[in-house]
Order: sequence, then structure tokens, then C-alpha cells
Amino acid sequence: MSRLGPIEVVDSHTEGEPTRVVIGGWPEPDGRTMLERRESMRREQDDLRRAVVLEPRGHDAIVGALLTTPVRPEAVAGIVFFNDVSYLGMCGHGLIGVVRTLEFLGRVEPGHLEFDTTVGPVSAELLTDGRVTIRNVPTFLHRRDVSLEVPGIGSVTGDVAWGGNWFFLTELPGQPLELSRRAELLRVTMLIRDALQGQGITGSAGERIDHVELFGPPTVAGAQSRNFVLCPGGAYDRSPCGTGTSAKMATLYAKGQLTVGERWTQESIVGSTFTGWLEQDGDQLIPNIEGRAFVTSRATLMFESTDPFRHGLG
Ligand code: PYC
Repeated sequence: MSRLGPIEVVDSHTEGEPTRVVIGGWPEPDGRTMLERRESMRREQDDLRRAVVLEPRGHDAIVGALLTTPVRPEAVAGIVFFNDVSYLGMCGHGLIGVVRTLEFLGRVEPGHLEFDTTVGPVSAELLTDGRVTIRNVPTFLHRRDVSLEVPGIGSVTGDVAWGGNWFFLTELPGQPLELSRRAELLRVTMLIRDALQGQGITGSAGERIDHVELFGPPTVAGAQSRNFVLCPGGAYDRSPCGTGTSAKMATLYAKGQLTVGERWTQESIVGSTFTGWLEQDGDQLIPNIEGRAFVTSRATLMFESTDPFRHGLG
């Protein structure tokens, strides 16, 4: 277990979804690659993850981002994303939050920025008006039209796709995507996630599918679709989900419903949007996602030795 001293963070939200970037007080994890560093964090520093994102200092919707020294010389930083239950591969809203945070700290200027993540190199373009376009890891549809028996719901058909995390993507016409129905949408998507696990439906190398994405008609002008995204710990994504929008575009492309370069505007359950498009790089599809993030606070998290909840609740 690591020492719990003061930890410096900058909080932001990207289209409604919070990111907490750790900028000091967290010892650099061991390892040469980003994957080695993530595994070292999991082994040696999991108490820091919990202390930073769990209540009473955080909450279940926060995605944390630990900045490390980069692996590639051209990168600004390495980033390990984490949440209330574990570690994420890529995080689209989180990367947009990291870029705006670095701008707020005066560490970057508008232009092209490279980053290293545990699932590969990514980049971002910080625009002069504060918008950020990210270039994600390659995305692909893994399994199409998968039928699933979900206890209490019945038969559900959807697709399994990778967008930097694993997603099951489906439409449930009997479940209107309204924010006021979030408790029911969480219940249903958790049942789907459990059924995926129970029926052995996984990512391409047997990974757990830990995000479930429901789609329905948009409500804002210019959007093609509205979504509801269940995150691994049981929170829902307030943003349209960068990795989820990447997975959606890969699925649409595979079905002949989206072409390379064509814009796809994805609305979230709170009415915010990301606009994405696919780029072809050899035989790979590279998703680009554009959105906005806003810095909300800069703080020092304190952990008094007598505080029974200094390691986080839950
Ligand atoms: O934007 O990729 C994303 C994301 C993943 C989980 C929460 N947000």
C-alpha cells in the first residue's frame, strides 16, 4: 500500500462527464511501457486510485487520469485512465479533459499534441476556441448481430465493438432514452452486461465487455443519434462517450451506413454532443472525436491519518 499524502488535482467536465487529472503527489508508477505502469499501479498504488475517485473526495462518475512521463519522445505525457472500480484503456472525454487541463496549467498551446496510453498512442488537436479534436486508437466491429437472452428483458440483439474499451451496442425501442429514466436504464444495461458475461460473450481476446451502449433517436438539432452508456462501475456517461462513439462509428462503417470522413454527431443522455468521423490508415479505421471540456476546480486532496474514510468509501 502506498503512502497517502496530499494529491494535487485539476477537475473538469467534458460535455457533462467529469475528469480528475492528477498533477502532483502521486509517485510515478514503475515500468517502461504504459501497460507495465498500469499493472504497477494496480499492484502497488490501487489505494491511491480509490482515495482519489471514490467518495468522500470523488464519486462514481469521475474518471481519473494520472499523467506520467511519456514513452515516446514526441509525446507530451503518458496517461493512465482509471475509475471507481478499475482502469480504463482509452477515455475519449478524459483525453479532451486532459488537454484542456494542460492548457489551463499553461503547459500546452493550441496545436497538435501526442500522448501515450495503455492501449496505444493517441493524439489531440487543441483548437484556439477551446474545442479539442482527439485521434483515438484504431476501432473495429468484432461481432455483429449477437443474440443475447437477458433475464427479465428477453432476447436482445446487438454488436460488439472496440473503441479503446469494449462495448456492446444495441437499441431497445421500449426503453426511451430520457435522463429522468436513468435508474431504469442503468438497471437494464447492467442486466445486459451480466448476461454478456454469463453467456461468455467477450472482446476478441476474451476481455470482459464492460460498457453497454443504448441508442435511440436524437433530440438536438444536427445530431444523428442519442445514447445512454453504462460505464464499468455502474455509473452512466454524461457525455456521448468518446470510445463509445468510436465503437459506434466502426459498427456503422461495417454495415455500410457511414463512410470514411463522413461526420457523425452523437448526442448524450444529457443532450451534449460529440462530432466524430473516421479516417482510413492502411487497413485501420482511426476515429476522430471533437468536443469541449471546461475546467471546474483545482484542488489539493487531503488525507488526515485519523480519517477513517481516507482510502475512499465503497
Ligand atoms: O469518453 O471514452 C469515453 C468514456 C469512457 C468511459 C467514460 N467516458
